[in-house]
Amino acid sequence: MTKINFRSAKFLISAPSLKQCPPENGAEVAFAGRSNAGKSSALNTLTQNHKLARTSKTPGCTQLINFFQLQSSPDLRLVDLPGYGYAKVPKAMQEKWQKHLTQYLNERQSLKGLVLVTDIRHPLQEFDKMMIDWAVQSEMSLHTLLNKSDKLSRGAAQNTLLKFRRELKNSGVDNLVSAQVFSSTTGEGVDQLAQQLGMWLQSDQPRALI
Ligand SMILES: Nc1nc2c(ncn2[C@@H]2O[C@H](COP(=O)(O)OP(=O)(O)OP(=O)(O)O)[C@@H](O)[C@H]2O)c(=O)[nH]1
Ligand SMILES: [Mg+2]
Repeated sequence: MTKINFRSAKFLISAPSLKQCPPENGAEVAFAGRSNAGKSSALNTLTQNHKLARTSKTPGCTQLINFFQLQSSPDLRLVDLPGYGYAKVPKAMQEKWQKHLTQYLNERQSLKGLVLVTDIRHPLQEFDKMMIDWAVQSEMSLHTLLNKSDKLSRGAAQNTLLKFRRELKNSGVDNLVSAQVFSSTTGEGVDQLAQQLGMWLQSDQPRALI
């Protein structure tokens, strides 16, 4: 398997809904998670391009489905999804996003895997559990980033990871769901993430069968 050059990432298109997404050729991996968990920052760290995805201290920064192409190929994509669970967004708007997000997740054929970005200090919030349940039901591979590990000591971060992995094992979902420690600030875990994404993006299996 060749190494994907994540530094080659370039903005492709922003889509307000599934209908406006680019053609479903090739493969893509999407970053999902609660608002402010650090999805856009993780993408920027992975691609070593801090201008790629917009980040902000204010939750609800990413409001569209943003596509980035890799290695000059529109058939190889990274996707930054809008965050969920941001209470200050008007309810009607939240419901609209939720609808588009659900539709994207359920129907997008080129989706090969989902990166769930969580804050290591508050992993497994209600929405994260919902996402994991959805992945298991849909047989979609999901890789969890326990992000912002720079906010914890190394020991505490490792303990959280072990506990998280134990829970996955106890629930019998560790074949589909994996986890790692990550920090966009220090770059911890970026090679591990690149390896996981490389595997998904280069798999020729249809979705749900990787
Ligand atoms: N300390 C620390 N802060 C981080 C890390 N990753 C992201 N942040 C900060 O968390 C805030 C939110 O980051 P974003 O990347 O914009 O989060 P997001 O998940 O894309 O948020 P939405 O687009 O609103 O859904 C920003 O202030 C980032 O600087 C990290 O690894 N460590
Ligand atoms: Mg964002």
